[in-house]
Amino acid sequence: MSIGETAEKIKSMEIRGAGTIARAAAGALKHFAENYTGSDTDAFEKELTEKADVLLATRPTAITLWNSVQAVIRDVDKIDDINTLKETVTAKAAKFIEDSHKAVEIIGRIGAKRIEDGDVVLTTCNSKVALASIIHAFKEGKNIEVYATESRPWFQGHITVRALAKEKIPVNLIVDSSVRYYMKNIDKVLVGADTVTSNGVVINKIGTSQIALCAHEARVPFFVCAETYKFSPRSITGELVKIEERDLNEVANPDDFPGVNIRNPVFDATPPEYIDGIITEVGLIPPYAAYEIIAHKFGFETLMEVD
Ligand code: RI2
Repeated sequence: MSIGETAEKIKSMEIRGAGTIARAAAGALKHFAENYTGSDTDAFEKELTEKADVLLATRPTAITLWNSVQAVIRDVDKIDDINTLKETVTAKAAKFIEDSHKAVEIIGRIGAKRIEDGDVVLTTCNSKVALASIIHAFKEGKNIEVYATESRPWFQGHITVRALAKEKIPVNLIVDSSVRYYMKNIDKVLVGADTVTSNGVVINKIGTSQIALCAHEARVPFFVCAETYKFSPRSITGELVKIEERDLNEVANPDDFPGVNIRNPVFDATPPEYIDGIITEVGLIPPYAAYEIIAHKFGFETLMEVD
């Protein structure tokens, strides 16, 4: 898919989910490199950077988009042959996509080990990695039940409950505001992540921090499923995560509420003290180990170049 088409679909949320948008961005850059017909490396690099910026401007919160774009374009300026350049960009994008799928699969296996026979699991929004863990546990023969919040205003919870029902997993669809009411029935919470910062804060779908607070109060273990490309090298430089605020029409028609300010932030921040563990493809870690994951994955040299 072209850069323009991919960017439009990410913006309109036809393509959504932190991991999915990252893979789509890498795929669009791959498409650009494969179809480039010019012969000048400088012109290619200039256009590649512009295309990358188009993708980065689509959604501001998930670091996955930035990490995927960086994984593809980093160091391309060191190549001075157009064919090598095109091949390198194509290969880097393909590797990002392949590694990303592999990470989801590994997290599914690790996450499943934290789900025990008879567990009732709560999840929110629609996270492919959280779902991978739940489905894996069920396929291992564990008798589980799931509560899934609808996740206003986009109702991504509907995608989640349909996916679980398709697997024949007993699932309850609940409204976002009923989480504390149901928490007494819950054994584990598993959610996804859009960004994990160096100090172990998890940015995920709006409402996640309320769920974490309820779980903490009820002593219910709260796990986050996050591939390592959801960890933010930019947070190391002190940059704050920008919380996306989407169109107010997604919440209500403003014409029906004259004089009312309608707000629509779509993510929130859960502090590390409410998180029992982050399940990554390199293992289950405490949220306080986020810095080590970032330092190890990206390396000090690269981190010192992040602005
Ligand atoms: P996976 C989603 O954001 C949700 O916040 C979800 O938890 C997160 O991405 C991670 O999704 P949105 O795109 O990568 O629905 O686990 O706003 O699929």
